[in-house]
Amino acid sequence: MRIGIVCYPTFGGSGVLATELGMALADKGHEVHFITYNQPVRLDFISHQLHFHEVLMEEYPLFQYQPYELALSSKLVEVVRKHQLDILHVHYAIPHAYAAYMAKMMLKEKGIDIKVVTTLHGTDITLVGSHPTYKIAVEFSINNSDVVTAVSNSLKEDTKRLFNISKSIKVVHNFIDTKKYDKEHEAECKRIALAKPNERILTHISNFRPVKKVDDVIKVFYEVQKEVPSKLLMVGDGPERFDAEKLVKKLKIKDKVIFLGNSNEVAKILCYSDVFLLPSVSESFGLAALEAMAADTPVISTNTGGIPEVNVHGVTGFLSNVGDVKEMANNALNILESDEVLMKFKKNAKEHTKQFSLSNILPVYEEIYSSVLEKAL
Ligand code: GMT
Repeated sequence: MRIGIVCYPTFGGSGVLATELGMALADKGHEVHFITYNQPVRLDFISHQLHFHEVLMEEYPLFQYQPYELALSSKLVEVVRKHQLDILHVHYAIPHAYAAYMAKMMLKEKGIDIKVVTTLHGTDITLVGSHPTYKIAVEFSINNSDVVTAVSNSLKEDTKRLFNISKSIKVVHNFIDTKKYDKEHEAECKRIALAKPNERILTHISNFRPVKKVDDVIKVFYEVQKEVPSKLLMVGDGPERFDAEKLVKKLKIKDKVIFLGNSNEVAKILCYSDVFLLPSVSESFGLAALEAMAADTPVISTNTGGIPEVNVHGVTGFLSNVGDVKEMANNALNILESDEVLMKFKKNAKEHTKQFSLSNILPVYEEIYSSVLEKAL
């Protein structure tokens, strides 16, 4: 099949997932075209099966806001026609589903019936999409996609609760290429560079948006390091980083917290980790938690949104109410205080990720594409 993928090219989970999906589809022989404003950060090769088309924006002094949807929908029309694409798979409803609908209408005029698959990822529904500023257009674009998928049951229910949805929504969970996290990386895992042999390592990876509660990450760690010698790795960057660094200074734990910034070496970083912290206020799935678990790292998280669909309380980690720093710290200590308990949780975490493996989920997307194309014949 010839598939166009539209996503945010940044470190956010939806962009990461879309990129991993595109690369896996190309590996299976499909022709994949990424159409975005930058090369996606996780797109690490360009082959004859894998293409990148940049959406260029024209600066004009009249515009306070550049009309990105217009540029994107024009580019979609151009790429679909030039490369005879069968499907557009758009990740994150805003504004991608809307731009895809516009492209679909423009192509219809030229006698081309392009199919649009929209994948809802989370904040496009829960935080931004349902805001009155966007709601009407988001609802319209969801209802006018040929197929709609959501990354968790929880997100599907949120979408139905927040919008008037006439379309059926298929749940396709986030996936992981488990091979990337296998033990072969262990030789490269120079843990000693970051922590002493008796220290545990806790990790947080995110885009440091308010929804991630990085202040709670630090507060949980603060409690943990009082009881167990440990280090905290903070991976990523975003609006809350400055305040996070200030809090670390205030709590006098600067020598124990390492801010690494954005990284593409997530698998390598996770190989150092004993516990992953995800205290988010809202999380449709928690791809970062799944990546951690694939790297044998149990997860201390909140119980919000779709997290319980990936992190199993008492098995792969623990779940607490949003903001319950004390309980999250106690749960982390419960795992970290004993080598035996830690090993058990690490094993469980890894084992649990098998159901979210690329080999299980990729055929689901392929089946969605085939069935929507069959219907068109
Ligand atoms: O969580 C983020 O900050 C990034 C965000 C995105 O849309 O790029 O991630 C969302 O999509 C991921 C992939 O489907 C999910 O695993 C994340 O849970 C979801 N984030 C939220 O719902 C906050």
